[in-house]
Amino acid sequence: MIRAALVFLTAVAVLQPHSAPGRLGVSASEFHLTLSRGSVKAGRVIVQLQNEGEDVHDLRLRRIGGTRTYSLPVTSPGGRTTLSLRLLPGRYRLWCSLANHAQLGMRAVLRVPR
Ligand SMILES: [Cu+2]
Repeated sequence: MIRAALVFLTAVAVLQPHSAPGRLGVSASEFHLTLSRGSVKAGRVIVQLQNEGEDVHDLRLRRIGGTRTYSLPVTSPGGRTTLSLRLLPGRYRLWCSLANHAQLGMRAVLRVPR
C-alpha cells in the first residue's frame, strides 16, 4: 500500500513539470507592449493580455519563419483576455494589429529557447 502510494507520488512529481503550462503576461498601453518575461519554455503557454491603456488593443503572435498567426481578441481598457497555445522553439513577434499601433511601438519579441 505504502509502496504503491510512493510510486504514485513519484509519478506525479515526474509528470508535473511537463503538464504545467508556462505563463506569459502582456501589458498593453499607448503605445507599448510590456512582456512579463523575455523568454518562455517551449510547449503549452497561457498568454494573458492585460489592457492597461485608454484605447482598445488586441494581440497577435507569430513565430519568425512561421506562417500561423495567433490572435487574442480586441480587449477593452481595463480588460483582460487569455489564449492557450503551444509554442515551438524560436522567436515570436508580438504586436497589436489595430490601426498603426505596431508602428507606434506596440510590438515585442519573445524568445522560446530550444
Ligand atoms: Cu493597440
